[in-house]
Amino acid sequence: MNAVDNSLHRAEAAAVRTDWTRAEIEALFELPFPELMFRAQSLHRRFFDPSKVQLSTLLSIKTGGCPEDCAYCPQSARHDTGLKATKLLDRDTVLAAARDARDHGATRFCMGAAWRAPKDRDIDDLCEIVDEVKGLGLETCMTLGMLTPPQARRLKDAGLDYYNHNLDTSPEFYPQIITTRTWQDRLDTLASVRDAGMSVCCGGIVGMGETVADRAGMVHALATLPTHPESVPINLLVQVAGTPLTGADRVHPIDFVRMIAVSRITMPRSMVRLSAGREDMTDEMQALCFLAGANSIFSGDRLLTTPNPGGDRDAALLARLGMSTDANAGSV
Ligand code: SAM
Ligand code: DTB
Ligand code: SF4
Repeated sequence: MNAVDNSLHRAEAAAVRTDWTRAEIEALFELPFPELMFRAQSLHRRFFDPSKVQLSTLLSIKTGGCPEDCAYCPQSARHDTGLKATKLLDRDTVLAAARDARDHGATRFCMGAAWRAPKDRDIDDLCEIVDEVKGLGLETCMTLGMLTPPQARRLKDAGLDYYNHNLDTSPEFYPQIITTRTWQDRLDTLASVRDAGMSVCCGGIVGMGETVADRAGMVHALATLPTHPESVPINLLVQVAGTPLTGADRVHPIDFVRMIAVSRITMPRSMVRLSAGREDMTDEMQALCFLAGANSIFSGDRLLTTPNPGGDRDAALLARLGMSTDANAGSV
């Protein structure tokens, strides 16, 4: 390594820290907005091209009827949301959706199942799906609930690139949102995914009635994992009638943008995904999120069970902003 490379390496190591304190992260949330945005943009430009965003498309491969009690989720069998439960989709249906996503510019295909955890007998079918989706030239991601280390290894061996498993909120607020699985269960699944050699997609939700300290607590938990998640989805709660969180106080757009900026500053090499909730956001709010360092979105007109803006609105927004899509968000 020559002297220039060496000093670049040191500069990068100084920016990518896993020793954040909660007080430091709370202080970022308190910064004057222009200062916060300047810091987020400076780091964003160091590691990515700020005019590029990556597109991922979601497909619910097994919808509804979930035994867990996540208060935000329309797919929990404990909430009466009128959603019809389905079985695992067959391979050809999944492949047709993946091909369509790819043809509309997605580079990653994320398959979600409303399970507490997959059964070992499901893993054969899932591995076959992963192999075929990968064969289309897409990055693969799944979110299936808790995974054991052997299940994670089998999915990795089949070609699964990413596993999504969110911490969702701060450790303190977590028990008010989910009681059927613990915070430690989440960390254990994240460790199984890491140890199997997969990339981690892990983030959470804003707008569930949490405090700013809870938001800082969630970012702290993510940014002090042994390795930062490669993808950090920041969701704005989609309020679905029949879930306990319907009617929760709405988050001010600027406070949501702060969450994106703090995620960008604390995890500067990660893809920060402006995830659920874009249907309720103005173009201006989304533009501020991109300025704050968001560099990935979900494309397509559905998330898992709820609506998403879809290709035409997104294409118009990116064109208006002079932005374009790129599989790595112009990673430098
Ligand atoms: N069942 C699996 C699990 O929970 O691990 C995977 C699917 S689950 C739907 C994936 C994530 O979607 C949740 O962790 C949560 O962060 C997010 N999510 C679910 N419902 C949401 C909603 N109404 N608004 C925003 N995000 C939501
Ligand atoms: C994530 O953090 N957000 C996505 C993905 N990971 C699986 C899911 C959002 C779901 C929004 C509610 C729904 O459409 O059911
Ligand atoms: Fe089930 Fe996942 Fe929804 Fe929780 S978030 S109820 S585990 S589908």
